[in-house]
Amino acid sequence: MGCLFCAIAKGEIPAQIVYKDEDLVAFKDINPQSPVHILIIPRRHIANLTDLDEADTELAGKMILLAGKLAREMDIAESGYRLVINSGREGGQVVQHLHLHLLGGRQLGGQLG
Ligand code: IU
Repeated sequence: MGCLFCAIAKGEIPAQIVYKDEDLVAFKDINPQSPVHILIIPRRHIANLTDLDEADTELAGKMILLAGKLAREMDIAESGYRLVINSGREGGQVVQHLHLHLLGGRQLGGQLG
């Protein structure tokens, strides 16, 4: 089976896209865990965080910078928000295409797992 997030990035499967450029796509999570729950993905298929290498330094930086920009646009920058990358099975990664969760709009819990 093909990669779902690659299909979203190519526009083959609909998603609520909030940002796109030549490297990244950001869209609303289909099962939001908070009032703001955005997924930021690279267009290129990268399975998980461990598969990033040094050549991807700029790409990884762009993902984090975009999260901050979207947080400002969605008006959660001042109240605060959280970025999460689940990687691998025990990390809770379900979709095998690297994605950065941007969560905010409510008081998030203090425990990490
Ligand atoms: P995880 O980090 O791999 O556990 O997160 C996968 C996320 O992808 C999860 O929050 C899902 O709700 C989300 N998602 C989605 O937005 N659209 C989809 O079609 C599918 C999963 I499947």
